[in-house]
Amino acid sequence: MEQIKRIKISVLTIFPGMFDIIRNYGVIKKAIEKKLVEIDILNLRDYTTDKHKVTDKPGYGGENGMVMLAEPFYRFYDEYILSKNHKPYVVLPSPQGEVFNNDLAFELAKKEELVFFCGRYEGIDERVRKIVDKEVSIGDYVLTGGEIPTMVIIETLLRFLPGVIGSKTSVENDSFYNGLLDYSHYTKPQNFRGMQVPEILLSGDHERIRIFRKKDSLLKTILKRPDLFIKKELDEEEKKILVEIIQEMFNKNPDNFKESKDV
Ligand code: 6GU
Repeated sequence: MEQIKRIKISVLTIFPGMFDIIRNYGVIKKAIEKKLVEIDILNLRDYTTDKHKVTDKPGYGGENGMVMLAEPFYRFYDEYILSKNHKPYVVLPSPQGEVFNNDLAFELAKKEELVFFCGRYEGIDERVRKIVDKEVSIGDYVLTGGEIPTMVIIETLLRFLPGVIGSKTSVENDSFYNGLLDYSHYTKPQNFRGMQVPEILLSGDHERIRIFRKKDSLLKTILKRPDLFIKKELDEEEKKILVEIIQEMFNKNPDNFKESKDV
């Protein structure tokens, strides 16, 4: 029997309560119940060394803001290694990191033990980076802390674990998985305020439906995300579908093609 992939995720934060958002709802809650994932939310204050449990101090060099101390992160790290005899894979969410996408999520989903260090304020003492394996940004904008990015990353990577999402094909059909956007979805009623579900989806002809959806994905990607389409390597079937799309367009309205013919 195939070994079930499990993942252990530890998060170090000064706001553990924020993580109730992902732990208590939907597929992640179910994945925790099914023990596909263990998510430990740890309070950074528990790793401080002084009685006031201070986690940040003013930065050196006349900075305005506060900088998070290196010590609590290192204490956590040392304890983790001591108790398990091996290093976890440490992720530091930060605007300076590699920009997050589905491919990076897929890579992270392969790890057995992940640790997220959530920073706040002006940032974390630079020396923490020495024990970080991957710095990850969720986009070119600035948030006040690493908690929301950590939740974004966890939710994305958990979708790749077998058993977290109902069916494997629904993950494989997701936007970006194969370099294309997802096709359109419809449910009941067939006629909603005069808008009809495409006939073919009611036909029961699985092969034609598959091609119809592929066509929809290709068109959507070209129209909404041409940058993705340009990067996509097309297989023979996809090329054939594109030829068909252009031929249909030509047959419907040859005049649209006139200008390019004149060039
Ligand atoms: Cl990972 N952290 C913060 N604080 N801001 C961000 C980010 C991460 N990614 C984009 N902006």
